[in-house]
Amino acid sequence: MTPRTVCRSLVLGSLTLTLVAGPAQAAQRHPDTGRPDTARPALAPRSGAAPARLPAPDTAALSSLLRKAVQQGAPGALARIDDHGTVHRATAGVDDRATRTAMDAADRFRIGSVTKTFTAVVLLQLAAEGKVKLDTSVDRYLPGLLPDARITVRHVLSHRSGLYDYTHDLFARTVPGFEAVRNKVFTYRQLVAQSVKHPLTHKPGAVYAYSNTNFVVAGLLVEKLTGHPVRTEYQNRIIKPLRLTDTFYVHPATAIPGRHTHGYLTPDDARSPLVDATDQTASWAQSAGALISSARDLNAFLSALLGGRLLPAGQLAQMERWLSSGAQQAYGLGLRRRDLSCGVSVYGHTGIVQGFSTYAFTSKGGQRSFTALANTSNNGATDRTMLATLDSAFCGKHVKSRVAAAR
Ligand code: HEL
Repeated sequence: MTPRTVCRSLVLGSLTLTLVAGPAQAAQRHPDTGRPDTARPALAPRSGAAPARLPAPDTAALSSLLRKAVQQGAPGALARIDDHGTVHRATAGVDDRATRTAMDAADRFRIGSVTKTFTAVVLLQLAAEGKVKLDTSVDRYLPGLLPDARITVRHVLSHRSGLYDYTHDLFARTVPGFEAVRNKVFTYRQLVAQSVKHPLTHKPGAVYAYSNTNFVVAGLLVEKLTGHPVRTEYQNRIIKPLRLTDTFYVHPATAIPGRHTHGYLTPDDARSPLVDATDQTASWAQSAGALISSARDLNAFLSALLGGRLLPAGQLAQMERWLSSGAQQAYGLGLRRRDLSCGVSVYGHTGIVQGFSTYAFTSKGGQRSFTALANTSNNGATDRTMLATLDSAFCGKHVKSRVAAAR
């Protein structure tokens, strides 16, 4: 696949991938239709069941996949597994093409949509405090913002609002699209206005359709309900209590603080050089994707979340009300579930912001967490390779043949 096709398939990907109604299989009920609400029969233990023992990670296969991502065009890649207190690290390539500095598993990077999980945690904490109700109209909290009063807070957090994703317009052409926003500062309302120029993509609640607009609305809700910028709420509710010393929300500043990897955007034309996209406001993303973090911090965050240390059980259960979002995956509230080849399900998020592709997942109960990063984006081949690292981390040697086939 050429990078040009990659771009189209990414954009189309978020449309095709995401316009999925949930098949009727599980016991949980869809909040809108009352029908059963999840993606596939339970292969992994569900809430309340004791987590199954996972096979040991296949660290050799993991390293080999990172090297493969570098051969496919990523300047570098890193991964870290935190498994019951044991840490495994792997790296390949460089974090800076100019200085040829080796990638370091401790490097900070832009986490893209993994930010959505942080935003959802903040809103669910507010729900636990009685400050917001998931099945209440967004219009009640932000009157007149959205074109349809049937859109609820739950629709927004589960990508079922029908709000058009404004990034389809911004990034139809990859490098010109990025350069047009690299130093721009948007208000949340400007981003929502770009979305609502388009009609809703479907009736609120009807289907899952991934849209960054939803988590811009979520950010606005956080600010309205607390009277504080999202940065303050991330800081006070997640970053400080978990001591995530590599995690920052610096918007609209453009630099990543401290030791970090550069990120390199792959142009649509494969013959053009990579674009260093490290410095950017990420203002097009904000509460949908502007956080900076590290593999250590993301692992600590997801372990705390699935371990029940960030949300009361009731709110965590809401976050884990799954609706199918495509083959072998489902979406809850700001949280993805991926069903791996060995029958293990993992929970977290993926994230793409220009130059950076992040894969951050944890096991049920949070005892094994895994984060991987390729310091490039808009490259379908590296994306597939990096997704395969999840199998090495959670399925161990069971998938050796698959890893070999990916070579
Ligand atoms: S896309 C996703 C991922 N999410 C969504 C969000 C995020 N990131 C974006 O919306 C970035 C879009 C442009 C990215 C750019 C590139 O690859 O750097 N691509 C182009 O410009 C293509 N023309 C659903 C994959 C997620 O995993 O949740 O992060």
